[in-house]
This record gives sequence, structure tokens and C-alpha cells, in this order.
Amino acid sequence: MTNLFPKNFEWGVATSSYQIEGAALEDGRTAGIWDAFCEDHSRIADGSDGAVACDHYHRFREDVALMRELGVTSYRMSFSWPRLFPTDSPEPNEQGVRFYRELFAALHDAGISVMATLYHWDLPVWLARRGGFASRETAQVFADFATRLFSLFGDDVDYWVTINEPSVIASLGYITGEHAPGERDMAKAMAAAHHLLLAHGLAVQRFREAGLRSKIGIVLNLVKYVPDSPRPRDRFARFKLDLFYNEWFLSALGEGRYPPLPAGFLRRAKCHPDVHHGDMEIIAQPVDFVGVNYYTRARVRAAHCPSQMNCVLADDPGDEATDMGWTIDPDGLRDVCKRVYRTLRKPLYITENGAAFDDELTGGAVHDEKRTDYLRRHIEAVEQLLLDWVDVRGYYVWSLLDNFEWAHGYTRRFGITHVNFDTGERTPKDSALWYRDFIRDHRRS
Ligand code: GBH
Repeated sequence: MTNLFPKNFEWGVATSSYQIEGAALEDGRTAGIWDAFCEDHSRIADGSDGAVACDHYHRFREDVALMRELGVTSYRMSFSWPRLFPTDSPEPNEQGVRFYRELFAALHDAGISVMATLYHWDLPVWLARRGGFASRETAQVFADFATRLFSLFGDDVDYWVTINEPSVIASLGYITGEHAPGERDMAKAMAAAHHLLLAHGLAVQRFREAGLRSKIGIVLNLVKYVPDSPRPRDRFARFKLDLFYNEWFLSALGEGRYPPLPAGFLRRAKCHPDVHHGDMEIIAQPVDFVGVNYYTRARVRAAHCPSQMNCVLADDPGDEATDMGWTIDPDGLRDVCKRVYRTLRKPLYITENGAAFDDELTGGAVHDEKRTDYLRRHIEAVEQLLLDWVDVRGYYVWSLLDNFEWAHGYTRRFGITHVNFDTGERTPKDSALWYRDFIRDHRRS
């Protein structure tokens, strides 16, 4: 059997702090914006929150053992900022530091490399009170946070990620308000997007100054947008969504400029972010790799909807979708990766890819053929990318565990491991067993 995957290709699984850790107010952690957001239970599908989640804070050894059994080579996780810095004091919370040290030691013993994200949406409330990412000052506070983590964990982390999905934070957190902090304000969204990118760039600067051997990059969520029809207005609607969710970030990081705005409507609406002299150079400084999160393609149609730039998402009749309603399109992964590689010319890691399905635990097993099929087809797309000379160096399944799926609470299961949220019990699904066998057959050491 031909094996195209290069030596040192990372086969991984991914999670994030608020979605799995629980222990929300234990051992000195203070509230983050998601704790605060969930207090209004109407915002979360099942009225839940991440206070307990997968209880990974207490069960991390079991979770590392699960990963070892899967044979993964790498684990992508994120730090909980309010756990490490519960107040604005520069002194870290020792119990928080101890948790991550023990986690990294366990991973190290299991021979699993670490990809650590500095910001996967777990912002301390003390910083949100100062304006959060809508405020420029937060970019500096983030850079100080990053510097402290570089010195605390240094080369225990193999791959540092600055920010997870700036476009999703800006859109769901500041335009639709579906995510924390729940704002609906286009000007704030554009400001937040700029400050997230600036925070990224400042952290990369600090990383270079720290002289670590490990690598640093950013993770972007890319959606493949297609027009709902060949009509010009639908094609222009597609162009606008692609501009704000994809091109805006690629252009800033790759070329050090924001793309020109069609019709100048953002400027007229006074939504263009306030870019200071020198910001774009900071944002565009070279990274070591780029992470791509890919889930779906989306069809776009022009319609009267001023809050969404007169673009709406159309159903994809006849196409298979996951339980999120997201169309399954493995070729989309190829398309977005080729585009990122063409514009940024850096090694790529698929830092998230996976699917939510309504799984049933029967007789100690979960027969999630649809998820296995989803993963297999997307991994085949990665093989195609390698044949197309795209430098893909790793693939991480979202997610190791069923977890707190943001506004969907516990109603959507993305895990390859089933979690019983009453008992905390973990059960590898059939997809996990398939992934284990696939890795065994394809990893080279
Ligand atoms: C990721 O975000 C997050 O990093 C992770 O924490 C989360 O659990 C995971 O995905 C699963 O949701 O245009 O309506 O067809 C993914 C962000 C934003 C990706 C919406 C898909 C397009 C949906 N998603 N996007 S649509």
C-alpha cells in the first residue's frame, strides 16, 4: 500500500480548555467570558455551561491514556487564561501552572507532542471588563500573557498557536452575538478582528525575542463559500462573505494589508478598524506554520439582511450534512488548503476537522460510521494535497472527546470518544478505533 504521509507527519486530536476542563472555579480559577455568557441560560441550547464539561481537569491522566491507546503522535489543546491569571496580577496561579505542567509531563511520557493554543476563546472576565478584544489595549495584555507562558512552558510545547479562528470570534462573538461576548456591532467586530491579529503579531515578536526552539503559528477557520446561483448578485454575496471571513485574514497575514473594500461600504458605515502606523508589519511578520480548521462549505445568496451585509446562507439541498447542518465537502478542504498555501507559503497543519453526529451508546460501543466516513474522506483529501505538493505536516481530529459545543451546549457530539456527561465515563467510538488503525498503518517513525 502506498503511504504518502511523510516522516514526522503529526496525527493528532484536538480540544480546547473551556470545552473540556470543567473545574471552572476551582484551584483559583476565576470566571471567563464563557462562564459569564452561559449565566443567561437562554443563550445555550440546553441551558448548560462548561462548569464541569468533561472534567478533564481531574481526569487528564485518563485522557492522555486514551490518546496513547489511539497511538496519536500529537495533542492540540489550549490554555485557560483565567486559570493561569485569575486577576490582572502578573503572578501566575501556581495551581493552574501545576495542572499544565503535569499534563505536559504525562504527554511527554506517552511520546505525544504538544500543540498549545494561547487563546481559544477563554478570556478572563477581568480583562473583558476593560473592553476585551474590542479594545486595542487587550492586544498588549495578550502579548504579556504570551511572554509569560513562553517562559513558563518554553519548549515543553512543540507548536505554539497564538489565536484560534479570529474570523469566528469576530463574527459569532461580535456580529451575530451567538458566542461570548454576545455583541451585535459591526464596528466592534472589525475592531476585534484587528486587535486579534495585532495580538497575534505581537506574540510572534515576543516569541522570537524569547529564542525558543519550538515553532509558532496561527489557526484560521476557512469556509469554502459558493454562490447559490450564477446570478451576479449571489456571486457578489459570496464574494463579500469570502472577503470578510477568509480573504481579510489571509491578506493581512500574507501581504500586510487588508483587502480593498468593494463599494467602500464599510468605510461609509465607519466600520473600518483603526489601523495604526506599523500595525500591518507586526501582523504580517513570518510565522513558522499555519493551522487550518476546516469543516464545511457554505452556499451564499443575496437577500435583504443588513446586519449580515445582505448575505444569507442557503440550504444545500440533496447534499449530505452533519448534525450541525454543515455540508460535507472533502474537496473543500483541498481548495482552502491550496489557497492558504498559495497566499502564505508556510507549512500547513489541519488543526481541526471533524463532524457532529447523533451518536448512540449501545452495549458499550458507538457505531458512528458516518463520522468514520467523514474522517476517511477528509484524510484522503489530505493525501491529494500531498500529491499536489502542498506542504501539509499534520492532521488533528476535532475532537478527542464529546465536549461543551459552545452555544449548542452538550447537544452536539464531535468526539471520537463518547462522554457520558452524568458520570464522566469515556468510551472510544468506532471512529476512534478506525483512526487508531489508520495511524498504525500510516505513521512512520
Ligand atoms: C471550531 O469552530 C472551534 O474552534 C471549536 O472550538 C468548535 O468546537 C468546533 O469548531 C466545532 O464547532 O457557514 O453556517 O455553514 C468552527 C467554526 C463556524 C465552522 C461556522 C463552520 C460555517 C458554518 N465554525 N462555520 S455555515
